[in-house]
Amino acid sequence: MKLTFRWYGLNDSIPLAYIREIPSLSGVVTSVYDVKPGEVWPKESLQVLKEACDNKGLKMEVIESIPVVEEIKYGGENRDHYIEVFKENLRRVAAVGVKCVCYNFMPVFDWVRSDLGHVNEDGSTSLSYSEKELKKYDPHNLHLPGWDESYSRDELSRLLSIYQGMSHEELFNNLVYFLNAISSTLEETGINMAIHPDDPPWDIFSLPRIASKEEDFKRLFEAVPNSHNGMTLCVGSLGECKENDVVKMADEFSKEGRIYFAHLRNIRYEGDGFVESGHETADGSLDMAAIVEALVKNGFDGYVRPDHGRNIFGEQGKPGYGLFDRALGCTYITGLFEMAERKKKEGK
Ligand code: DNO
Repeated sequence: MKLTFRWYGLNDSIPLAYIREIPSLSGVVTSVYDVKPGEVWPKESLQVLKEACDNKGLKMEVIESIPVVEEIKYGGENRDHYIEVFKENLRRVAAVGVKCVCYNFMPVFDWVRSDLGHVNEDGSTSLSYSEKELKKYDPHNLHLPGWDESYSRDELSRLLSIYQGMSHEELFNNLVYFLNAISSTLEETGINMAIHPDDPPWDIFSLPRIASKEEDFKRLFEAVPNSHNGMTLCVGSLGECKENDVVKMADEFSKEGRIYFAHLRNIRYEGDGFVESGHETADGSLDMAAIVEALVKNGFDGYVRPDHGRNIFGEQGKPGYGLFDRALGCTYITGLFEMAERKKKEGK
């Protein structure tokens, strides 16, 4: 596996100089943040990011994300134009050495939490989710830090009304349309597309979500067999739904060679939802060691990154994206892989 760390570009409060001090790190996961979703990325912006990474000896092989604009998701009349823009962006990122692009197909909202500052017993804070609390939120007025896109209140209302009544089937067909349309560009550039699971993996605010369960991914890989069509195994997102057997999914989809990227974080079921715990198995509800063993058993050699960390050691980081807990996550992940790989080599 190749260990990576999410970096929000030159405006990230965490400098690359710190990131490179994390042991065993091969590179960063980043994106272009200075243009609006749906626009062609300036080559200069990519070059600046690439040079900053090169200077620190970090690879820039994963983009998270090239945003898929709503018009593509709801199948609007300009979707072919936006697909052409997306294809051009694929070519441009490939030209600076990118090999994997993480994206999502969640209508309107990316990941959603009801609390960004849940206080844990040990004094650290986490992101958390309660179904009851979420119901109190007004979807017409929602924005979370860390999303690639954000909308004004009017824009949100417009989008919510467009999606009203849209079936899962229609949304799925729009995803298949999009992936088929970019297929030849994936062949040409060699880029692997890694869809991020819905977070949480169920419908929210009556919006359909289609990348939530094991069957959803199976269906997607059958509908678009192109080997560049794969997934981001975000174990935290998938695991938020108790019915998802994440170890099984890690095993099954790595065996099929569909996992290009893995986000490894743990969650703890609590109340009517979950809290994002430390990465370690003992701190949460998911068996992180078994997930890594399943990946290693099947020869997984893709990209991995720690995910949302808690805020610890007094850090006031971007929710989920502080330095300290994610750095702890990195060393934990490295340890799990080291053990699993050693056991595999020794035939245990
Ligand atoms: C949350 C992230 C997501 C992810 C997008 C991919 O922290 O994992 O925002 O980047 O869903 O497009």
